[in-house]
Amino acid sequence: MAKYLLVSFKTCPWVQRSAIVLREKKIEFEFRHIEPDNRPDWFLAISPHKKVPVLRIDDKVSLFESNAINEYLDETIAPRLHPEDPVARAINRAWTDYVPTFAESVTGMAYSADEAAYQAATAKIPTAFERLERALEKQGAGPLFNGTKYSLVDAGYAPFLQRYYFLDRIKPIGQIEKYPRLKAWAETLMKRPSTHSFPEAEFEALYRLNVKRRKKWMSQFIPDVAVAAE
Ligand SMILES: N[C@@H](CCC(=O)N[C@@H](CS)C(=O)NCC(=O)O)C(=O)O
Repeated sequence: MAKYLLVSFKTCPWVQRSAIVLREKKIEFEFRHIEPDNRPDWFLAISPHKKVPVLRIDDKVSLFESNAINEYLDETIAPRLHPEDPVARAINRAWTDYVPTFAESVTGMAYSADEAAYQAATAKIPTAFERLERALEKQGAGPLFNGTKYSLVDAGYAPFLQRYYFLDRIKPIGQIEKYPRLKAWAETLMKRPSTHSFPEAEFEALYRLNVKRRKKWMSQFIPDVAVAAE
C-alpha cells in the first residue's frame, strides 16, 4: 500500500471531503494540520494554489483539489464509490460539480459583513436546498444519495451540511426542516463516523471560534464563553 499524507487546515471542509473518502475506503493516512497564516515552505512548494487539501503520495506525487483527489482515490482503491452504471456515474458527477455552489449558498452568511448581507446570503439557501431535494427525490429512497451504497456525492455534501447545522445552532436559520429528503440525508451523514475528523463537540467549538474570529456580522451571536472553552 502506498503512503498517503493529507495536508490540512483543521476546519477546512474541502480537506474533510477527501478525509471522508480515505476513511470510507479504510486507507491509512497521515493527517497533517498546518496553520493558514503560517504555511510552511514545503507546503507552498507542493500546492500550486497554496490551498489545502494536498494529498502527497509516497513522498513523490502531490495531488490537489478535493474532487480530483477523491476521483483518484476512487479509481485506485476499492471499494468503488462511484456507481458502475455510466449514466448513474454521470449524474453523480453532475451533483459533485454542484458542491461549490451549494457550499457558497449554505455558508455565505458566515462571511456577511452586516445584517443586510446576512439576509441576502440566507435568501440563497432555498434555491440550493430545493435543487438537492429534487435530486434526492429522483434518486429514490435513500438513506444515502445512491440508496444504501456510499458515494462521492455523500462525501462532497457532508462537510457543508454539517456547517449548516453549526450555523443554525449559532443563529437559527430554520430552512432544512422544509426539505424532508435533504434533512433525512443530512442526518444520515451526520451519524456516519467517516464524516468526522475530530470529536464532534470539539470540532463545533473550533468552528465557532473561527466564525467569531472572523469578526463578521454573525460573530456577535457567539458568546465569549465558547471562545474561553476552546
Ligand atoms: N476547490 C478547492 C478549494 C480548497 C480551498 O478553498 N481550501 C481553502 C481552505 S478551506 C484554502 O486552502 N484557502 C487558502 C487560500 O485561499 O489561500 C478544493 O476543492 O480543494
